[in-house]
Amino acid sequence: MPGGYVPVADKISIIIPTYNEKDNIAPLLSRVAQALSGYSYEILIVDDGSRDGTVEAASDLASRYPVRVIVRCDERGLATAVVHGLKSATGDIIGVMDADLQHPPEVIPALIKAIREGADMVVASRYIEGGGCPHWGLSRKIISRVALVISHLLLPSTRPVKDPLSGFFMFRRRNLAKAKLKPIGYKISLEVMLTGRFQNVVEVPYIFEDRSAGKSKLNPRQQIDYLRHLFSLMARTGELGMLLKFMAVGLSGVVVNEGVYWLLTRFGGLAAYDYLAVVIGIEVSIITNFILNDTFTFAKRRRGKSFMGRLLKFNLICLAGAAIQWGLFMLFTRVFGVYDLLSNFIGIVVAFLWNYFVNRNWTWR
Ligand SMILES: Nc1nc2c(ncn2[C@@H]2O[C@H](COP(=O)(O)OP(=O)(O)OP(=O)(O)O)[C@@H](O)[C@H]2O)c(=O)[nH]1
Ligand SMILES: [Mg+2]
Repeated sequence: MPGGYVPVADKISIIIPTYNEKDNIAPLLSRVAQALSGYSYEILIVDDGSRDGTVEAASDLASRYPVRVIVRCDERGLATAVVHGLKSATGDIIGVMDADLQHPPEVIPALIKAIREGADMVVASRYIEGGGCPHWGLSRKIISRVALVISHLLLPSTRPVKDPLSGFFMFRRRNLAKAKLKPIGYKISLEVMLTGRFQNVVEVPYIFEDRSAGKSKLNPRQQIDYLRHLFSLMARTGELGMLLKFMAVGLSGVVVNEGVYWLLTRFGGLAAYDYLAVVIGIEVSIITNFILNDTFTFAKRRRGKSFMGRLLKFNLICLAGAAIQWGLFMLFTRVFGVYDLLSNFIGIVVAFLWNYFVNRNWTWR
């Protein structure tokens, strides 16, 4: 257990990372305390050396609310601050939320209820009915949606959750006992969800409020950190391994494709029917690729699905991939006048991504 603490069953620890949030502290603590009255709880503020008096504002209120303030001086970052707070949290139920009141504390009892009713983790969600971000401009909405689609695509186990990137969530700490948390950037919910043992993740809607006071710490660097974090999670959850295996199998398919063509045209009597030999080469390599992917790349993902169903899906997806490659080749060479080898290469890359992600999310989901 991190920090050697023995967590107290059913006690709630709310971890709040802060950086320059002085004017939000008093209303935040008052609303959290109001929402949690009657519960056994503690609030942990994890501050990264704010210079605006956030720490003093929180410490001054420690006599009125069960709040502890932890100051980190050597590190910065929202997600690692939460991991730091977790080490000294004493509750068995852990909640995480922002300090700027964009996460309305009044939602906390609904999160606790879901946990007590059996959820391992509960996410306050902007993207289910009853939730939303009415104050966001178009560009923020688009960035958030794109980030969501990428997470669902690259980490398919997040797909059942509509808002896996929410910074407002709660979970039972025991489900995280064996996890090695190594987050990068902002998305601590993803790190928790994918490294812990969470079978039953529930969502509760909430409206993402406007910032009450203080300034946003969002910047373009976080988008890079998000991609680095996704890559790290892909490596740690086995997704990257599957992608690399799929790539190796694809290369073996090139050898099969060429080999079948060579055999048929040189020894199989199809010398005058090379257009037919090409088609047979493609189909044979699709089938050998399927067998290798089914027994090697996605061996652990076959359960409960029919062999013929998987073969059919794979075949269709790969034929569509070939059509995409051909279409892009024609588009780039004929319309944009791009060098033919480069056009073909672009087609190969896009078709590979199509083949991998559609197969991963459909054939072997
Ligand atoms: N400890 C710590 N907290 C941070 C850091 N960066 C941000 N936070 C806190 O994390 C929470 C979320 O940060 P925000 O800047 O509000 O991010 P956001 O909600 O995505 O962006 P806005 O909608 O623009 O507010 C707030 O409570 C911040 O004070 C950091 O480096 N360290
Ligand atoms: Mg905020």
